[in-house]
Amino acid sequence: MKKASKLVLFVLLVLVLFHRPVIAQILEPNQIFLPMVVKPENTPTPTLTPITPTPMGPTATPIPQIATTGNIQIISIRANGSGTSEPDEYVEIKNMDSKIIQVHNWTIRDIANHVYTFRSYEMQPGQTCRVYTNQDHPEYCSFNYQSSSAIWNNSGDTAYLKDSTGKLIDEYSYN
Ligand SMILES: [Ca+2]
Ligand SMILES: [Ca+2]
Repeated sequence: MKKASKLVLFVLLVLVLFHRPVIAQILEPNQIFLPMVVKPENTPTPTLTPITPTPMGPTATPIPQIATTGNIQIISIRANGSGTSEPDEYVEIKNMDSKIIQVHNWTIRDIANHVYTFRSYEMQPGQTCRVYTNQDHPEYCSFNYQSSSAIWNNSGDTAYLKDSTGKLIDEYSYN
């Protein structure tokens, strides 16, 4: 027994000597341990955005209508071209319509019935094109009779513009 109590005393002594700070901390009367409360970060309250349904079907940009007939007018004719074959003669036409007009198979002719048949081409509203006797002008839609001789009589003539159904759209006379 005496030996056992000595051992207990020794253990207590060792505890006191080596764990004084720990014991002091535990026994510190002013220390009050509160449970740590972690404050949540100041996150903004999410605002509710209404879900707008994505429109299906046609896109926002309206597709312009393409007509096959409409108000295209003959604006002017350059009848007196250069040289004897006058390749730089032309008839100038303008799309006065609000629609794009596909002029495929439209025709221009003079009194002597020299016919030019238009290839597939979409004339924009307000666009001006020229039908040259024998010149290629991309800036004027590249319409070209490809005629080796002059078409428009310098003394006077009439141009007839017809749509693909043969309906007379405009005519233009000069003298
Ligand atoms: Ca001419
Ligand atoms: Ca002629």
